[in-house]
Amino acid sequence: MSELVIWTFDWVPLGPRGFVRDLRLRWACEEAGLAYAVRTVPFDGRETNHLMQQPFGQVPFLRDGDLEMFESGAALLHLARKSERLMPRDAAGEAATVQWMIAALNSIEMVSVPWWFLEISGAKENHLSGWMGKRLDQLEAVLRGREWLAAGRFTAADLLMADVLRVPKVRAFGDRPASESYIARVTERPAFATAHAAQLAHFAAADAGRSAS
Ligand SMILES: N[C@@H](CCC(=O)N[C@@H](CS)C(=O)NCC(=O)O)C(=O)O
Repeated sequence: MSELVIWTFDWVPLGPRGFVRDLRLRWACEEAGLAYAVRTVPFDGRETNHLMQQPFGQVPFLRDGDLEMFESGAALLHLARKSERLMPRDAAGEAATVQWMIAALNSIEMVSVPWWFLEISGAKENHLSGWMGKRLDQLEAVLRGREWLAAGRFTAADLLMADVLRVPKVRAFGDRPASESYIARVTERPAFATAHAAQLAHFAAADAGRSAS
């Protein structure tokens, strides 16, 4: 039996399918060849039903034997420590990987998520668009000069950055060819396809259960 358990919701509406953050952990395990199981908490009542595991009522969270952790970035870092395929073992390669993982979360996603919420809120003007455009332009300048963010090869930093950037509205916001080919390069990886298909299949199977009940 697998020691690694990735927790996600039992079901989500169509909109977020393919983007629920358990995908980051599935994808990392697929890249690293780590065996894992997927278990669920109910989507309905999520605000209160699993606060012991995730204090914000969200997913994913990860169990590795006796160890439990929430936050996709922290769980991804934990997985990256298990496999050289996700994070180099030399100090410089590890530092660069961690640095870009935090940048994906704290410099890009911390802008892109609120920007996205304002976009879909129907507000006349999105006051975060200037900030969002600036961050994406700065990243575009980085990606013009390199294929991968850290260590000259694919790492968990690319997995996380590409997952943040591949959100359709983010991807369509402006014309940034280096970023676009980076997202395509990273998400063309077979491990992404496997993880993505597995998440879609997981939620599709849950539809059948819901309509039967
Ligand atoms: N910072 C958290 C964010 C987790 C998050 O936003 N999870 C979403 C699914 S991708 C969720 O559980 N949404 C349900 C909710 O917030 O009620 C992480 O990276 O793990």
